[in-house]
Amino acid sequence: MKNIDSRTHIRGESIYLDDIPLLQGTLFGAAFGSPMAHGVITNLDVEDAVRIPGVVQIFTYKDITGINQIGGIIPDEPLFADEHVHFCGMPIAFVVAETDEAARSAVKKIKVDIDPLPVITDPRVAQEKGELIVAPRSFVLGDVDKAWQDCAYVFEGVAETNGQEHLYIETQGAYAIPKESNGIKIYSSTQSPRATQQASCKVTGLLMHQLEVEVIRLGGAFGGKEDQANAWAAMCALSTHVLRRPVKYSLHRIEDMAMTGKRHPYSSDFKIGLNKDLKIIAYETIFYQNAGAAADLSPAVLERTLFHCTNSYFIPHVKAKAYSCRTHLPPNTAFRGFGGPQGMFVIEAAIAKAAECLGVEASVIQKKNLNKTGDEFPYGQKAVSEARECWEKTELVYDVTALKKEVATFNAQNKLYKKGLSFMPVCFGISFTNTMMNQARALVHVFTDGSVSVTTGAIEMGQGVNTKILQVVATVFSISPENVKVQTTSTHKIANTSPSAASATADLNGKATLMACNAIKERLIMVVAEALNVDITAIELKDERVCVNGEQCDWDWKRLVMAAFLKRVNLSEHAHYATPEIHFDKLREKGHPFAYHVYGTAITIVTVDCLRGIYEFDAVKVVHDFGATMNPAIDCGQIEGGIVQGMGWMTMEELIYDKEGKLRSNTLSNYKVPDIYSVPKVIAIDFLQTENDNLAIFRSKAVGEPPLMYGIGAYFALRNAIKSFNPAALIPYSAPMTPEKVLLALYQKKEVTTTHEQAAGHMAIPS
Ligand code: LUZ
Ligand code: MOS
Repeated sequence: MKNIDSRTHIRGESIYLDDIPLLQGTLFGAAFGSPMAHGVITNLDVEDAVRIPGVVQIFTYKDITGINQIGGIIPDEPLFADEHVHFCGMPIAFVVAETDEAARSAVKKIKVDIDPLPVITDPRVAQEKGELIVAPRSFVLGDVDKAWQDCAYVFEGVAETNGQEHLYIETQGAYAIPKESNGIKIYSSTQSPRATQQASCKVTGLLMHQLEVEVIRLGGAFGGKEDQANAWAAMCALSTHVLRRPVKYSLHRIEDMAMTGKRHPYSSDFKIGLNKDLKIIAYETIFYQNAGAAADLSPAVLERTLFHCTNSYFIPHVKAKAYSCRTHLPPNTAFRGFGGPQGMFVIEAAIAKAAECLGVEASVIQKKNLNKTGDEFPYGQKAVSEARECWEKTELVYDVTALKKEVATFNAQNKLYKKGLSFMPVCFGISFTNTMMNQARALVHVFTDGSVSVTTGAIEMGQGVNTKILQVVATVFSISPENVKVQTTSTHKIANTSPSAASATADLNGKATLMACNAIKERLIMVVAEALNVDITAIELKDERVCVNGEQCDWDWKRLVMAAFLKRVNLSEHAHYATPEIHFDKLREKGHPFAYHVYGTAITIVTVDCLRGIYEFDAVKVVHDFGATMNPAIDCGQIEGGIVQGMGWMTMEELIYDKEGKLRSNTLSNYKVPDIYSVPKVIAIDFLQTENDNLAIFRSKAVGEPPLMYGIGAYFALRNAIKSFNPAALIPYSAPMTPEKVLLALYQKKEVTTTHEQAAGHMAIPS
């Protein structure tokens, strides 16, 4: 089935926040962000700003009617700076004016004096100074300290991954509307209506039943609106609450890029030990997460880094420690993969280092160490593994022997162009790592004309979740998709939602929808069974007809619904789903946090122009574990998008903050994201179809985040290509591998020593 949004998307008719028709009297907001990363505000001068015609009011922390706090996991994030500023772009004031132009002109007239304080941008420096968001976490399996003795080879190193701008096409924004009796309704571009509602309630002082958040759809999010949609909604809500007029704020791209947090940059140490057979015996790693100035979702992201620190591999002895380090950058946040990719890059770097030192292909070590069903992850859960199936199918369907030969032949015949090939296995856990969040609700109404409406906590952000929810309804009732409408997401219809995140939205909300539909269906079947005087087991709904013992009878769907209504049978249901079986004990750091894992393997092939350092990706070919996909078109779209987004992170997206904590890559002209010319010439996707009884909706496994990590293969493919041009190159395990860095590596003779590697020298893990 096609994505139900494709028609209105293509015709430009889909409604995003900025397309909502404005009510008369709507005011426009704009935030004034701190020009400095760290300091004490000594004076805020808004005199010139208020004189701009049309300016209605300028809000600061002093005007907050509730509390000045929007922190989600930890209450450490004021909505507006009071005396201190902690990052460049930190909101200090919110101008509300009759027009958008007036609001933005006024922002430019605000002056602030700040006494500067020292700025930290490096997580290792923050850790040394004890600037931590939360206490460090450690996952341990076996006994690493003893295991080094049994290793024939031990290698150590440092790996770094930079942050990533979400670059959702629709920027952040909110539109608040006053309702009677002090109520407020907010349209928001948020992944988490409940969190947006809660933050707006805290700031205004309203109760949650007075403030509704409704979401039509998002023009992309990628994690960037899991926690960071709240500030703008709270600003609009506050000014609506005070002024009793509608207030809208839709951020400009440059504001959005400067004020919001991004994927967490990580700097990490690794130590890996192998035996003579190249089995990985021991692995130790320390992660330094650059959290930015407030917690946001960093503690949860940190946790997922630990969960995925061994990727698809079984390693008997593991010690992984993670620090969430407070720096003076905008609070970093959720981003597709949620810390998992950062963890996986480090183990892949460790394996690459071992392979390069031992003179074998990394794929030999990778393949030998893939996990099997029954193997234990460092967090105690046992694998139900498809890792080997994916890998072996990849070798088979893409004829890897021939591919490798092609690469070798090409490299032998070409002096100035070199190809590189890499393997990237992925194993990603599905469920919010915070067990409590794995719950969802659905509200299904069957109308008397036979049409059906469904509302869940799921947010449509382009990933196609509404199409999947619709499929669930249409399948259970066996009715045409045209008879089903997925409604907008609203906190007044479905309360206490978890964010649409963690790849789990279709699973959680789909299961709740399934439960609601099944409950209504049971009642409907009872109605016919009684009327026709047959057993309920004889009745089946099929293609909008009622079947008795497999034979169509003269009842159709509409007659059935009307009969039930006349008998005063409930045609609506509100169902609640909570993932069974999952649990996690944070004291022991052991449990069974994931409903299941998604596996896959990607091969990436790149061609490097060794004169200029530029490169093109020939192909990314994957075998992906879909379970039993319920929508191949949508799932393939997620995989293609995930791969390209992951490759962007690994290759060209270079996020730059200067020493003063100011974002230098602050526009699309100095922050390069993949375009149609930089996507691989071929993306091949092969389905590993399994019928395992997992907890996925209709056994169709979650597909949102896992494919992003195939993109990590891009870094290692580039590395292999560079090595075949310059075997002596000692390339830092540092992404992104921009053309500039590729060029340096192609002609560099000695190891490039970054400041972090020097730092790591005296912080290396003791053996
Ligand atoms: N968000 C969250 C996530 O709050 N918890 C998670 O475990 C998670 N995982 C992936 C993406 N977003
Ligand atoms: Mo996410 S990183 O699933 O919001």
